[in-house]
Amino acid sequence: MSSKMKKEFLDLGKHPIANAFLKEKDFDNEFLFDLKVVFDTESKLVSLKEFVEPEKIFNENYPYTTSNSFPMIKHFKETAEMLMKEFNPLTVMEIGSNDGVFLKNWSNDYTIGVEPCGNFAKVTKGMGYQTYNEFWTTGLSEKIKNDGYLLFDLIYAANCICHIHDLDDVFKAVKNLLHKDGVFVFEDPSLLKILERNSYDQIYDEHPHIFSITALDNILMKNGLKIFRVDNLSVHGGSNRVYVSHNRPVEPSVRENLQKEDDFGLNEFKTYQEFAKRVEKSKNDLVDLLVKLKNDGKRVMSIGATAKSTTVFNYCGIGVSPWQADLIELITDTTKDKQGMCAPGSHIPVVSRESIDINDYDYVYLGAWNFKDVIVNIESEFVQNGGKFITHVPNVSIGSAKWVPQGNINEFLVEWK
Ligand code: JHZ
Repeated sequence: MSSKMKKEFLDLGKHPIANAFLKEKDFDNEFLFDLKVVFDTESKLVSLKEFVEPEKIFNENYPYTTSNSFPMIKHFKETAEMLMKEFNPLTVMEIGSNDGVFLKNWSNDYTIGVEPCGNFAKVTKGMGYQTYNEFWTTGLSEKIKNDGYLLFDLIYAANCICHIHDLDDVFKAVKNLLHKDGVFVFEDPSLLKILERNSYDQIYDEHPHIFSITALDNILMKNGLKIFRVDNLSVHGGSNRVYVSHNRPVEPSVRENLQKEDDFGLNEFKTYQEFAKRVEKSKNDLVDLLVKLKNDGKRVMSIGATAKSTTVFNYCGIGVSPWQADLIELITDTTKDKQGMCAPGSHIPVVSRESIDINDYDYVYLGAWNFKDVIVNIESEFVQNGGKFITHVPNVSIGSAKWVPQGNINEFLVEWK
């Protein structure tokens, strides 16, 4: 890709590594980089201007485990069942197998994982799955071949392919190990949904690329592979599941998605410039709201020490600039490895949900807004006591929840104002 084709449209300022939770003693040595975003006018790919070395991010201290975002366990079980029914694969490989939430749905005799984070590779090895504790490259694909594995009927990756810098190498490596009738299925956040919902917080070091179907179609084609189906998913605030093969007939969902993206303007640079303006407005609105609440004597905490909230807090200066130091007092998170640490850049303390009384707070900012329905229902007592939620997606707004009958059960639904 020629750098002449890459046009910058968004500058989110200096950012830390989104999942590098840290202790106070390490505040002075925190690594920061320029988080800027570019659009490649030729391939239509949206990428970070500056990539962070993967070894700095994905190592044995990487704290994000799929199983701590417990709704995702159901998602991956259902995905595995669907793939089993549809393609009936014998040999399966997962790229980016994390702590094995997808792998465990498959027989360990014919399934292998690839995972650069040593802490997770150890977990899936312990579950009996051969796991290559390495980054996904053509070199590794050769090694797997030389180790005597048959070509794979299914290669799967979730929230992983968009984490890798060199996409030509990624797809060459897949092509190398995909059986002639095999399918490569991967899911990642959707660029269209990010632009529609203004969820700029999907932009951080771990996402060097943000995928449209348009860009993927171009890059896969160049590497001798073809998208034959696209599913639009609700997970992670809107993702695409992309089905790729050597030569299966292309289904209507591909054209429909390309058309939807073109209609929205994803092929035009000005769409990204407009998005950048909305992002700046989102920042101003969120800071204004939090400052007003502070001045009114209200207390605000956050649920979900997400990679996404690292982007929001650092871009908005929350906890970062001295005058915004205590706009959000603390963050709760279910992940043990994040508890007792401070959030990257903002240095807001992360604690377990059980260690605090949520009723001491007036507002909860949804760092994990993608799980808002789940969180609102877990926090039913807070809601009944009049507690309110704040989100910035799709607009900065305050939500209060009310009971709404959902079939046989009553669930809280949030009304945003
Ligand atoms: P969640 C990560 O992003 C990083 P993040 C990565 N780059 C990526 O692409 C996506 O995931 C897939 C906690 N939680 O899933 C658990 C609660 O505390 O939105 C998680 O730490 N209470 C790989 O970090 C976090 O919130 C709850 O009730 O943006 C959610 O993180 C629930 C449901 C979750 O991903």
